[in-house]
Amino acid sequence: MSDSGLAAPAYDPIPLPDRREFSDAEMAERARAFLAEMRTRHTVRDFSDQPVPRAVIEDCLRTAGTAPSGANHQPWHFVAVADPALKKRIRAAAEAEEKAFYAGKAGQEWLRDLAPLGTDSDKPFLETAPWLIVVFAERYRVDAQHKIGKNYYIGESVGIATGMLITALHRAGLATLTHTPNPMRFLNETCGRPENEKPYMILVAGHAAADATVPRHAKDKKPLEEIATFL
Ligand code: IYR
Repeated sequence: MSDSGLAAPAYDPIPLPDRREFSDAEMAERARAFLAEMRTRHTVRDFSDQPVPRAVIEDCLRTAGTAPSGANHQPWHFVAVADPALKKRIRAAAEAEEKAFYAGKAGQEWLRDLAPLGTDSDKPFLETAPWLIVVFAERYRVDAQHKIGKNYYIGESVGIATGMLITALHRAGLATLTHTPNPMRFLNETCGRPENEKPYMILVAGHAAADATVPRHAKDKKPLEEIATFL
């Protein structure tokens, strides 16, 4: 038993499962192919209301659940919302926050930095898109007996899982938008999540509308020389 009263499983090494060995040429080819695949991902703000099967979302969430995390505590919870009434409530609450944000709460510099993205407080996609995946970060653990345990590197862990979720959704053929209403505490109430979980972001997922556009600015990705150093 640890301080928290949660029992820790014993160390039990097993042979590496799923070992994969590729030649250098195969690796180069796979890396190139995946780069090409990921270069076709664009953050979308215009969604169609075309439904997306729940099974697709479930498998993408299973992929997110394979992410590494501090002490393997998996400090995340995903609430997948398809219910129109709930989406409407989330939209209303998010737009109320965004109105204050764009009316000045954000500050001049932030609003100037957002100008090339063309965003505003109007968030119709929160109702149009078939799925809103609300990502929660588990700040600390509560077990059935209400004992409390620590989590580690929570932001890093949930960020990695969310990145893998975005990648899985893209790979399945879906468009996504990372949406972060500020503040977003209202999501605990709307999604029925406990106090020890903190809303992390909303991932909007669905098909892009036929007339969807993206800001030209978003295509401007830094070249490798700017984002990486080899020593
Ligand atoms: N949450 C707001 C503002 C916003 C902030 C950043 I940083 C962005 O990259 C995009 C938007 C909104 O969703 O409009």
